Amino acid sequence: MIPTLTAFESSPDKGRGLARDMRVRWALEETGQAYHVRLLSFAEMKQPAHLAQNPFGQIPTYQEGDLVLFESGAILLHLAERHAGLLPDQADARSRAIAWMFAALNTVEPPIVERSMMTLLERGETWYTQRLAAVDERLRKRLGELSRRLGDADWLDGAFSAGDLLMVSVLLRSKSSGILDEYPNLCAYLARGEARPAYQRAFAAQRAVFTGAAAG
Ligand code: GTB
Repeated sequence: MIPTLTAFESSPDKGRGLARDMRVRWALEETGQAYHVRLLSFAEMKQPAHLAQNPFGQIPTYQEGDLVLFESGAILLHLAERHAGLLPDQADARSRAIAWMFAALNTVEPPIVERSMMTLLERGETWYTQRLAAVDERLRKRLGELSRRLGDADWLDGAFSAGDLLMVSVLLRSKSSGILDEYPNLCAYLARGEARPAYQRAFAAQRAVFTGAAAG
């Protein structure tokens, strides 16, 4: 059964791979799974047919036979548990990799998204500069902590895992802030993730949607 993923028909990031379908595409590529993509307009995302799949009217969703999932983290965990390549076999190492998945989504992604939404929506506000400084400090704190833990390791806990896949995916969205450049080991970590053949295939597939080169 080939699963179907939903993605933006017209991504606001113009094919830079920052929307959350990219992390699912990457996981599917890492685990060697074929997949279909159903592209949705913003209007279609709010229609009953899609709301039945995702109550928040967002992408990505994932359908595999009768199973419908929303939330990119849940989709990643589903794929990582059912296919080899994204979670270690050893039980404790597996739990630690899952902890990194949660850390990426619950601890590192929030200040990155907060900054990104702020620069998008609040630029004209009188308090923008002052608030941005506070938001930047929160982001620096998190990135500093992550950078210290990663040290000179290639990946967060031994071999590449779904924890790294999600962490790299969330860090990518902070690239444009310039703040990530203050942490050379995180930049190298990101580059290692982006260099993976599975990442490259996923990136090319989502970019093809933007350039109009997508097949089918
Ligand atoms: N917690 C959910 C998950 O992890 O799946 C969040 C899903 C989510 O935020 N989806 C976004 C969405 O559908 C797309 S990815 N938004 C439409 C809506 O809520 O109505 C977020 C995103 C969008 C655009 C960029 N960008 O242009 O850089 C980056 C990330």
